[in-house]
Amino acid sequence: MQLHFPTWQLPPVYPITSPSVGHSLPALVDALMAGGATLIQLRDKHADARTLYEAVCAVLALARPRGVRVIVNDRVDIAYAAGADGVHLGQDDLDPRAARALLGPSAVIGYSTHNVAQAVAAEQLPVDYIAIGPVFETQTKANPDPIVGLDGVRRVRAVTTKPLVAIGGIDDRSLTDVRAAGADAVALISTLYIAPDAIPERMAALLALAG
Ligand code: TZP
Ligand code: MG
Repeated sequence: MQLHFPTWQLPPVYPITSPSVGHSLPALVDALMAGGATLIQLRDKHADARTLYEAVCAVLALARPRGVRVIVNDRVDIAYAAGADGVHLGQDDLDPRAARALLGPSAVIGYSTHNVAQAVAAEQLPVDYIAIGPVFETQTKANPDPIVGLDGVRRVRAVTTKPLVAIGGIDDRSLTDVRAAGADAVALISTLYIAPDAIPERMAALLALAG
């Protein structure tokens, strides 16, 4: 299946925001952009719709002039209303075909998979990348699926033609191995925020490691 956004390229490091860092969403995004992030996912499982909508609009006002793409986790309605660049959907979220119909051909749609069967099924879906995970143990996600390990990344790489994002417990020690296993990008949460006052430096260091 063709990419819906042919000019779009997955960067090697894909940061995801976390509400537990203690920064506002715009402040967090500002710090990630200062460190070189070009694609950022906004993830807040508990924010109410109005708060999240306003935060996404504020983030877009910062990101647009810098050419940074902003993806909203789960919430197709908020991505659409705010005019975000796309959404990241899980297996229980809105069907990616319905999201595509709402958001149009140029939206970036990402889709979580947790095993080979889901990755194979995703080949038929209008999504721009798939994620596989959790690769390693993670404290960040509630009720995570079983760990897939580096072997899981290799197996999914073998069955998908889509850009592949690996997620879950990845840090500077494992990043290179995960990419060598076939991931085009690593999506990161906790390792980015180990020093909340030095997020730009951490983001830049992880990008440099990814080459
Ligand atoms: N999906 C699979 S693992 C995960 C998500 C959202 C959490 C990743 O966070 P961390 O802190 O990088 O393990
Ligand atoms: Mg979801």
